[in-house]
Amino acid sequence: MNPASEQFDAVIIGAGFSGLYMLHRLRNLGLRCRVYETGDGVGGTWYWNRYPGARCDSESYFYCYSFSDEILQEWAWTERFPSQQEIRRYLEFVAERLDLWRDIQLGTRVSSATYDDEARRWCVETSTGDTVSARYVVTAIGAISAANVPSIRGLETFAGRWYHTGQWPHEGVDLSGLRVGVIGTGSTGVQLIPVVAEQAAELTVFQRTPNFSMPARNRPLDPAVMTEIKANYSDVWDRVRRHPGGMPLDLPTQRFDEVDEQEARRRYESAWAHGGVMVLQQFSDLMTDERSNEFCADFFRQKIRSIVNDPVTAEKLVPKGYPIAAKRPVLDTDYFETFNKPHVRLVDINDTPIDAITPTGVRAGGTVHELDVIVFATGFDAFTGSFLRIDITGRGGVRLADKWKDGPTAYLGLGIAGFPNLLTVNGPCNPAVLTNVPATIEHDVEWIADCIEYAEQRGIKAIEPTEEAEREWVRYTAELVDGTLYMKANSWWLGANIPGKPRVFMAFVGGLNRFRKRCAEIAEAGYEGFRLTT
Ligand code: NA7
Repeated sequence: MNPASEQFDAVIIGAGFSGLYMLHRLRNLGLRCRVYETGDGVGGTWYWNRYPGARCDSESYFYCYSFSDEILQEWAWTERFPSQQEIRRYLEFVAERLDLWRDIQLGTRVSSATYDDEARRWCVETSTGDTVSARYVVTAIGAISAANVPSIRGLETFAGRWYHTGQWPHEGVDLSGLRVGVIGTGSTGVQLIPVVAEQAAELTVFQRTPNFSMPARNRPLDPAVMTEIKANYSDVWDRVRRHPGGMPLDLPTQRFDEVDEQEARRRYESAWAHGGVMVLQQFSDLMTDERSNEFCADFFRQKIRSIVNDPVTAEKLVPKGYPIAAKRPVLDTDYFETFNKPHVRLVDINDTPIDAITPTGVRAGGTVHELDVIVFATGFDAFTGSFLRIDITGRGGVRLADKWKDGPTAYLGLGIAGFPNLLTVNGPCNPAVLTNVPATIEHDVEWIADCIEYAEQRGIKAIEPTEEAEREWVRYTAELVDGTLYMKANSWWLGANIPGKPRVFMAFVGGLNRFRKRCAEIAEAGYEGFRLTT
């Protein structure tokens, strides 16, 4: 290891929603900070995911920071669901507004972080050859940022071009007149496919699991509506704080069996017409009662059959065999309608598995689908992927990769036993990915900043979860999800999308409101479950 060229109080890894706010908070404590960011700009997820149609599934007016009244009042969203470009512009605006740029080093990937027990400092090495030292390291690396390109035999022989949606070329890709294949029909594929269909001469979609997708009904935001929202922001954030998903929406108060089927259908129809995730917020027992879930799932199936003209294609698109919302809910704009276009074809790879990629296309079930471009909308190695591509070594030379070989463990998703002064925004066993993510990010960043302030004020040199507290939190996280319908689907929440990955549900399903309360109690009790070394 090279000697450290610079000493920081804190190194923050990543300059997306989490890293930007973390920098602001830690600088306000008077700490000397450096943010390292792989990209050549800020934005994180919203810097990288530039595929056609990339858009957020949370409504813009609450998919943002709430901590600054000035920022809330100065920024005006223009669409109900913000596009990737608009969110990226927003984050650049925040970086400018808070004068963050001067402490962010772009184009620099953190390659390793090693804890020195004696010095009680982290040694951080980067892809640009820097070695620096810091008392704290905060990971702000996102739970879904490590792209998953499946290893399919023959990819290297493909004569055309291929892209993963999370690494989309910044200059864009002109698909007009080309034969395009898309592999994957998750949130990304479902957003991308209708837009690609507008450009491509032929589009072939390779589907492994059909998805329950609901219409977003995106539209421009009337400036008058935005003005009204701005006047009511304090109420919006009160509601966000009370909601398990961190959204200012009304919670369902009734169980499915409290109304008759006609009334249930009427509610689903009305929510479907409204657009967005409200359609999954009709009954309180959607994820705990199979009958409730099946009624909702069947409502979606009927919608798909009514939209798609060809009954064979429709049947392939109809999700079966897993509960609705047990995989990440998906919003779309004309996804199912796209399959009515004559140049769009659906290949169910359960019937005709992909054998190989050949120089001219994708061979599935013995048939070569001739392609100029292959788009991998195949998702991410979630939660652990973004951590494990950094070589992280904690106390006593223990590597995080070894500690997590049977699945990730963490306390609150904010710290990891054996890794002192490593604080993790939205780490494993945290509710983030099941919520409106910026709301959980704000919570985590504020909690971490308060924790560091507490340590600084008391001369605490190292703060680290105890093994026991971590074990108990992991057990509690597992207990909450056990018996729910979340366990009945092959989701990326469970690591099921990555061959060989341990099947562990990696998120806290107890809700952001409950999580927030527990974290506050832990802090008030003097950081219960953490070992504090003076
Ligand atoms: P997702 O939701 O993980 O979707 C990936 C899609 O790719 C999904 O349809 C997968 O099928 C499919 N997939 C993955 N691996 C393969 C292989 N090997 N062969 C064929 N098909 C495959 O990722 P997204 O990018 O859509 O969304 C990620 C998150 O970003 C999203 O949840 C939001 O939070 C934002 P599967 O369903 O696993 O059978």
